Amino acid sequence: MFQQRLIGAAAALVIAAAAGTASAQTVLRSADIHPDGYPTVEAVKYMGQVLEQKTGGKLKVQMFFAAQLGQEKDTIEQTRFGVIDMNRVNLAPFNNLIPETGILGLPFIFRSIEHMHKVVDGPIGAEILKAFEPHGLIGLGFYDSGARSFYNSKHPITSLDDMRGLRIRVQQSDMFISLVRALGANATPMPFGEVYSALQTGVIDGAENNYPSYESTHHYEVAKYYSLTEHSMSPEVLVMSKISWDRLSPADQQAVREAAQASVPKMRELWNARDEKSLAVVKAAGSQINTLDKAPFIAAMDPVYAQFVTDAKLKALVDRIKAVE
Ligand code: GTR
Repeated sequence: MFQQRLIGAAAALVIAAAAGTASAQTVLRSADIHPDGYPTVEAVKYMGQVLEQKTGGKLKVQMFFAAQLGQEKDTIEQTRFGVIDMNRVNLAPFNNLIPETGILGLPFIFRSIEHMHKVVDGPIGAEILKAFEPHGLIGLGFYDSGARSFYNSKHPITSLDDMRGLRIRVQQSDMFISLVRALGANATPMPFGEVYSALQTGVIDGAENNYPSYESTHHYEVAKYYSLTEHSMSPEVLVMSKISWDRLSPADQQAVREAAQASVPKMRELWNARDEKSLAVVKAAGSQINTLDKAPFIAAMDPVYAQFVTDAKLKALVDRIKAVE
């Protein structure tokens, strides 16, 4: 009896000690569908290191990569409900919920990656990050995602004729559905993790993405024609659950913002290196990459703008983006 009580007291002490540690340190769980080593995953890990340093070890980030917590749509919901603290996702799955996010993914809106950087690094970027707040999320920063192009298993795309009738997987965004339809192809929205087997079994003919995602997913093994339409530069975004955010002190919130900002240039470095490496990998594996005249593709995009740039605020946003030198 006495011995049992002693064991009980010891156990209580261990629990109290553990609880002490837990309250002294907050671990932020962060989701990503990409595998370990992918630039987005490494950038968030880097953000975690900066955060740990800034807060003297009080705040830490734990990465759950490779879709361990689910596909993007599901993890976004979990982040809004505070089940996941942070999430790195593309802007596309937010397009239906937050119309401003679709503007950055609009076809051919950016003249170059440099133009996109200037926009997301400036006041327009800050405004779009702010637009997450009424939806239970804090926008912490944008990451690069290069330019998205079409790839398929049938033939190179050199003209709009080659798009006709192709079944193309798109992200779960009405804007991307409309974009593919305006080019004369059939759009199939589907989670990222299902694309490989859909290509392999012929459920779809192709998809669209940047080189690093085309390579990391091994889609190049089952869809070897990659045609440089570069139709969208929809960036990635790092968001935090508003519920988790509200639990932090103002000083810790500031540290989170600063650490996230510090990870942006790091991510760009990692991105450029991976982009080059991925291109080499897919080329060596036999992917056929072709350039094309983009003018007819650009000209076909009017209906997409008409459908998604609907009110004065969004129209002004498009004009302001185009005016950024
Ligand atoms: C990638 C992006 C992911 C996801 C994916 C997709 O480029 O990094 O967040 O959006 O594309 O096509 O679903």
